[in-house]
Amino acid sequence: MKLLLVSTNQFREPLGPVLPLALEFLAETAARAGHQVKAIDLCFQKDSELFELVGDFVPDVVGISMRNTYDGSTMSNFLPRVHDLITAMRARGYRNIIMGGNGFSTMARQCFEYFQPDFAVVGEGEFPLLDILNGLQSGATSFDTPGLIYRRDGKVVENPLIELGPKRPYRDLSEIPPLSRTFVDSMAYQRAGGMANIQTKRGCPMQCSYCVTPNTQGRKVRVFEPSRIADEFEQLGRQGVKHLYITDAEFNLPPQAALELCEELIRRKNTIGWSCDVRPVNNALPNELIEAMAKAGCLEVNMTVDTGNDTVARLNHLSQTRQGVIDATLSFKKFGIYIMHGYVVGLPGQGPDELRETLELVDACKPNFTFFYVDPWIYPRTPLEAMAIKEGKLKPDWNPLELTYYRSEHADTLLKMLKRYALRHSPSEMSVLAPGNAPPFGAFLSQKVEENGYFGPMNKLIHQVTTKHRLASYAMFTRFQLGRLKDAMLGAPERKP
Ligand code: B12
Ligand code: SF4
Repeated sequence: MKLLLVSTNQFREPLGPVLPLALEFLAETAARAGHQVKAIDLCFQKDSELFELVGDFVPDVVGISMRNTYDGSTMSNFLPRVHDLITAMRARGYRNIIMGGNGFSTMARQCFEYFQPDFAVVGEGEFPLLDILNGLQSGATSFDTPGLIYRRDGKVVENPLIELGPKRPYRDLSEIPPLSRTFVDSMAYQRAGGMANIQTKRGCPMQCSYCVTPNTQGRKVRVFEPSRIADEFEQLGRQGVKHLYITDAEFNLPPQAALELCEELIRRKNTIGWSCDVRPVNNALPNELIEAMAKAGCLEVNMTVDTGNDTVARLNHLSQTRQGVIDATLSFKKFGIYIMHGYVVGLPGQGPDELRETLELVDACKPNFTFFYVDPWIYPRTPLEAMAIKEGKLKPDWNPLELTYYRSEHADTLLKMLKRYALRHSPSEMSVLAPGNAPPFGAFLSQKVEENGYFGPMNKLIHQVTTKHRLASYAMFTRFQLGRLKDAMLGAPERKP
C-alpha cells in the first residue's frame, strides 16, 4: 500500500519546535513491512505547500498525526487548522484517512466526531497501522484491532481498548523495528531550539489524578532494549545531534530499567547530553541511579512534584513524600544535574495551608528553576474528571473539545499567595504559567531560542533567556496581574473549536 504520513504540529512554544517522533516510528514500521511510505513534517512548511510536497505520490492511505489539541497555557486551539487540512485532503480525493497522535488520543471519541476520519487509533500506532494497511490490502471491511475507531457500513464502530489497564493485550516493543532516524530531519530541530528527541520506554504504572498518560500509553511499562537505544543515540550523534530530550513519561519509572540504560550509555561512552522527566515516587530515585544518570550524559531533569503536602499528594494519587523530594533534589544537585521542579497549583484538596507547605518545600529544596502551573487541565477518563464531576464543578456531559480547567474554590487566594511568593523571588528562578498568561512569555522565549540558535537543556535555556531578557518575565507577570485568568475559567464559551 502507498502510505502518506503527515505530522501536523507547527507549534513552536515554549522553546522552539518539537520533533515529531511518531513519524519516525510509524514510517519505519510501515516501510519495513513492505509498504511504500512518504512522510511529511509540516512543522517548517506552510499548509498550502502540502500537495506540492506530496508531489506525484498518490496515497492509498493517509495517516495524520496530531500531537496537541490545545496548549493549555497559551490557550491555542489546534483543532480548526487540522480540520481544514482534512477538508483539503478530501477535496483532493484522498481516502482511508487514519488519525492518531498524543493529543488526538487524549480525547479520541470526540476528535473522531469532529474530524470525521475513516479510522482513528488510540495510543500507540505501529501495530494498528499495520492492521489497517494489511486489512485494506486484502479487502477487509471489518477490523478487530483493540482501540480502533472506524466506520463500517456507515456506522461508527469503536473496538474496546479503551481501558488500558493490565488486561490490555500489550505488544512487545521488540516487535517495532529499530529506527533508522531518516524520516525526520533531527538537525533542523537542533538548529531551531534543540528539541530533537528519543523514546526509551512506554507506559506509566502510576495514575496521578490529572494525567492522561495511563490512558494513552497504558499502565504497564514496556522498555526498549538498552542496546537498541544506545545504537539510536550513536546514530543521531553521527547526524550531528548534540542534545536529546527523552520523551518517556517518567524516565525513572521503573528505576532498574533506567539504571540499565544508563549503564549501557556509560559503557558506550555516550557524548550526547540529554534531558528527561522524573517523578519522585518513593524509592524510585536512588542515589545510585542519579549518579549513573550524570555519568551517562543527563544534564537536566524536570521533576514533577505537584505539591509539597502529603495529604494532597495522596488525594491526587501521587506516591511521594516531602522528604523523598528533598533527598532526590539534593542528590541531583550534588551530581551536577540541573533540576527543575514543576508544581500544579489548585489541585483538589489544596488550600492556602497546603500551598504554604508547598512553597516551604521549594525553599527547602532550592531547585535551579521552578514552574508553577495554575489550574490543572481536565482530560476525559482521568480521576480528576471524576472528582470534578462529583464536586459539581463539571457536568457529566461536558465536552472535552472545550478547553476546561479544574477550578479550586481557593483559586483567588492561592493565586494571590503565589504572586506574592513569585515577586519575592528573582523572576529568573521561576515561572508561573496560568491559563492565558503565557502568550508573551512562550512566544518571546521561542523567538529568542530560534534567533540565537540555542539548544540543550530546556529549563536552563529558559533560565538564561529570562535572566538576559527580563522583559520575558515582566510580560508574564503583567499578564498575571491583569487577572487574565478570570476569563479562562471552566468552559469559557469562546474556546469552542
Ligand atoms: C515529552 C513531552 C513534551 C516535551 C517535548 C520535548 C521533545 N523534544 O520532544 C516538552 C516538555 C517540550 C513538551 C511540550 C509541550 N507539550 Co508535551 N508531552 C510530552 C510527552 C511526555 C511525550 C510525547 C512524545 O514525544 N511521545 C513519544 C511519541 C513517539 O509518541 P506519540 O507522539 O504519542 O506517538 C505515538 C502515538 O500517539 C501514535 N500516533 C501518533 N501519530 C499518529 C498518527 C497515526 C495515523 C496513527 C495511526 C498513530 C499515531 O503512534 C505513535 C507511536 O506509537 C507527552 C505525554 C506522554 N506521556 O505521552 C506530552 C503531551 C503530548 N504534551 C502535551 C502538551 C499540551 C504540550 C505543550 C503544548 C505544553 C506546553 N505549553 O509546554 C507543549 C507543546 C510543544 C510543541 N511545540 O508542540 C499534551 C498534549 C495534550 C493535548 N490534548 O493536546 C501531552 C499529552 C501531555 C499532557 N497531558 O498535557 N512536551
Ligand atoms: S507519574 Fe507522570 S506519567 Fe505517570 S501518571 Fe503521574 S504524571 Fe502521569
